[in-house]
Amino acid sequence: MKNVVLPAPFGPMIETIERRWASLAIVIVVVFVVVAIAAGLHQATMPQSRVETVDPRTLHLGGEFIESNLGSAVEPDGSVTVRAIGQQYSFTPQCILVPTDTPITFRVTSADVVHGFIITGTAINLMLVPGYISSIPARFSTQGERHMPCHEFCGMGHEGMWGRIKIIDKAAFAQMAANAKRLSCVQ
Ligand SMILES: [Cu+2]
Repeated sequence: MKNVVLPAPFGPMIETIERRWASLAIVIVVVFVVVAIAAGLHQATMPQSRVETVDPRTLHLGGEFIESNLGSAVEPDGSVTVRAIGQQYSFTPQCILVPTDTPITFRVTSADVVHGFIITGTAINLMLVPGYISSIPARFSTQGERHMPCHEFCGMGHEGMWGRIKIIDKAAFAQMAANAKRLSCVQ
């Protein structure tokens, strides 16, 4: 390679420009580090506004997550609450039924280890941690069926752990809800 010798005035000028860019790169890295530290400290010092706990050992014996209380329930205000449990290696109920155009609240917990609760094609995505109730509001505008695969590795049977959610017309749901306190599409 041939050495390129620049005319006298360019050498110092290029050096200045390089130094400037190098300083800028350092400033960017420092800003990122400061932001990461600030965000971490903020998260650590500001706990979630609401943490709900539940004893995973007694879910089946009583309380909100007893089997007869799982599924979709219509609240007095017309909204729907869906209660479900994740356990190695299935969801209960295995098929969730919800209406369109209705405010829905999912309340889900785990009976054993950490599981994932995600509804494909939506932003509904929860981590199910034993001992805690995970809750998320939702609303569906279109009918159809979606999958709910467990997306946290939970053991040998993890890949077989998935459920379904059926979104049906609001009127049809209301009709079904008139005859049953808890709804699901488990057959
Ligand atoms: Cu799982």
